[in-house]
Formats: sequence, C-alpha cells, structure tokens
Amino acid sequence: MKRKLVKLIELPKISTDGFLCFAQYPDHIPFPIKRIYYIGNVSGGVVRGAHTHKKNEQVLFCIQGSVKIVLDDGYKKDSVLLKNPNVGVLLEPKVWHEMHNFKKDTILLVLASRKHEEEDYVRSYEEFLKIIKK
Ligand code: T46
Repeated sequence: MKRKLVKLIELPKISTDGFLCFAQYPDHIPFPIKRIYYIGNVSGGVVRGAHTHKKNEQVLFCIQGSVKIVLDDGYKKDSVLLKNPNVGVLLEPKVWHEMHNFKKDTILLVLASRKHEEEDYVRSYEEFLKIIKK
C-alpha cells in the first residue's frame, strides 16, 4: 500500500508578545472537532499510544517541548519529531501510533473527530494487522 504516512498540518502562527496559534475546521483541521485532550508530565523513557483507532481521526500538536510520533500502517513505518507549536500531524484511523521521547515539559494537544469510545481502540498489534489486511 503506497500512501504517505506523515501528513503535517501547519497552523497560522501570529506573533504578538509571544505567539498565538489557532486551528479551525475546515481550514486547518479536516474534520469537525468533537473532543480535545492533552497529555503532559510524562516520565522520560515512557512510550505512550501503541494502538490504532477504527474510526477516530486526530491531529496532534506538541504545544510545548517535543515528542516523536511513530506511525505504522502495517506495511511501513515513519516518524516525525513534533517540536513547533503550529505544526501538527494527522493521525488517520487504522494507523498504529506510538509517542516516544517525551521531554519533561512536553505538552501534547490532540484534536479528535469522535468522543472517547474504548471500543474504537485496537490495542493489540496482531489484531491491528488482521484488521488492515482484511
Ligand atoms: C491516542 C493518543 C495520541 C479517557 O477517558 N478519555 C479520553 O478522551 C482519552 C484520550 C483517554 N481516556 C482514558 C483511557 C485510559 O484509561 O485515559 C486513559 C489513558 O489513555 P491511553 O492509555 O489510551 O493514553 P495514550 O496516551 O496511550 O493515548 C492517547 C489517546 O488515548 C489515544 O486515543 O491516539 O493519545
């Protein structure tokens, strides 16, 4: 399967005293946003994620610090270091993802297309491979 795994989304970054970034649908985010969440204070060396979603679509922004996002569609892997608050990565459904190399001050902001539903997660890599190869 030949598709680009890392799809970056660049937001406007307005220089004020500091900066101001904004994201709105459909200009920057390709889905109506149903949920936001953010992750911080992650211990060094911890890997988060390690799952895929059946339907939920997301965009990840590292609004402080940096974090490496590893993407895997079952055929190939790619990664991106998020370190600019106005540059995010689109996380499409059925892409296995992991977050590595959190810094002490990293804050990861996630915009999601669906409400939280545990049944949307596939947390077993073997199950993920079965789903994408169907
Ligand atoms: C994802 C990556 C990028 C909720 O109750 N509501 C929520 O909206 C979320 C996101 C999580 N949770 C609960 C579910 C678990 O009991 O929070 C707990 C930790 O979630 P999880 O282990 O899935 O966290 P991460 O950091 O591995 O993954 C998260 C998102 O869950 C996931 O959808 O794509 O960030």
